[in-house]
Amino acid sequence: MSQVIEVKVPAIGDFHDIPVIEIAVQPGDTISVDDTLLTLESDKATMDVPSSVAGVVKEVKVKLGDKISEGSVVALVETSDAGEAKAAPEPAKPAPAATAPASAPAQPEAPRPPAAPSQPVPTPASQVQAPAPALPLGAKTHASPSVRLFARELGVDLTKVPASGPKGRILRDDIANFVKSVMQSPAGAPSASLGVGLDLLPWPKVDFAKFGPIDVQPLSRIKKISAQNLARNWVMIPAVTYHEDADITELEAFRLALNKESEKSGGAKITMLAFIIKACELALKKYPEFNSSLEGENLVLKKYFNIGFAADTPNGLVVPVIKNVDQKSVSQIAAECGELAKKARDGKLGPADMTGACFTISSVGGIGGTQFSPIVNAPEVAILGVSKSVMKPVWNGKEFLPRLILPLSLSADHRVIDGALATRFNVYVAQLLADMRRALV
Ligand code: CAO
Repeated sequence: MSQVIEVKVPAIGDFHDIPVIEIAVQPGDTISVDDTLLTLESDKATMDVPSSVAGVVKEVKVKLGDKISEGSVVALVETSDAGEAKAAPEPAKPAPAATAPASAPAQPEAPRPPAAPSQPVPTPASQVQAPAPALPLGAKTHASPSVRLFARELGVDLTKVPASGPKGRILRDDIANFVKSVMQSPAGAPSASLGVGLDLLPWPKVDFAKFGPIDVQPLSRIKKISAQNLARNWVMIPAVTYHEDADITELEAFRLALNKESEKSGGAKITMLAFIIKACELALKKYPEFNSSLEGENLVLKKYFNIGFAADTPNGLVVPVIKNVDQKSVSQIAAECGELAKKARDGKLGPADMTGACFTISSVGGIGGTQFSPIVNAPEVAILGVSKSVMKPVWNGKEFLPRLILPLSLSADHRVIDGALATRFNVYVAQLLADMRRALV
């Protein structure tokens, strides 16, 4: 005899009022015991809530965004045989949190490079059998957010993964099996299914504790996301770094004088970074290839001037963007940099603060350094690294004079910018910083 059973959230540990982020069933669906009904996400983990009974879903009692806790009724399920109900439901299964941080420096859905799993992943035989075939390109995939996150972390294209879950749902083990099969394919076989055609060895697995005491710390969300972007950019962009010295003796004296004035009048401090942003805007105008993005066989040339700057925060690297720098004075740019850097440190940058950059500046000059090779921030084509200015003896034809020298390191995508052009850009930025009157001619 059939009966309608209330399916409730099982024991989920110390979690309360967890938002529903995905509902996997609808009225009329036939489900089995342990099929996922919905997914919850706390700030620490995502959890799939399984059904404790088999039958037909009569009603879903929650909607997206509802906050629920252990014991909340999530669905009414009509069972054909009351004996199918389980005495005690399985606890929900936590998985790593799946949301991207608001302050991620990432380009949201760009393809990601492969990363080797940090630990062996179990592959139960029952889930390897009879998988559904992989989907055609562009087809919709069914997977929980935690499984999607797992796939993203490994750079796996979900449409290529055969699904073994109910109703074609891709399970975590399906991804593990897929990665395993790719890794075990003969050396030299193409591994394009992982996103890029690299045949890399698996990541070395070392038991570090064998050699001495260790401490394991999970990466912050920002670090995880920027790691994926940096790895892709490093692998995909054939970048070359060009070094140049800018003589900023006069500019620094001018900046200090301005700051002395504004100290008296209570105005904002003008930073060297603001002058560098202005100089880069002028160089982007003079050399428009630098203000472009490569899209297949086309170069997209931008007619707006948005410049991002790398900001070091306790949680990792973020890149806030100053929009329309061509419409702003150096002091406005300095003030905006200060506001954005504070927002970055407080973890309050929104996606709009970090998107739309045409070019990026990474300044470590406040810390030190003589030169470095910054990684181009795709889809931009160049990035300027700035190290610490130091007094150096410079020969003027008659004598050595002490001059304040600022090292510039420009990394540029060689597919778009060749060495001569990159050097011209760098020289022009250095000339502007040496004498900003050049901007007027
Ligand atoms: N040479 C010498 N001194 C410099 C300098 C340079 N190139 N740039 C800055 N300074 C000085 C400043 O004048 C300031 O000195 P005072 O306090 O005496 O005025 C001091 O260093 C600190 O500057 P700052 O770092 O607070 O300010 P900024 O405008 O130079 O930089 C920001 C702002 C957000 C870029 C910076 O705080 C930051 O986060 N830098 C790190 C960026 C980073 O991590 N890049 C690497 C990314 S790739 O891994």
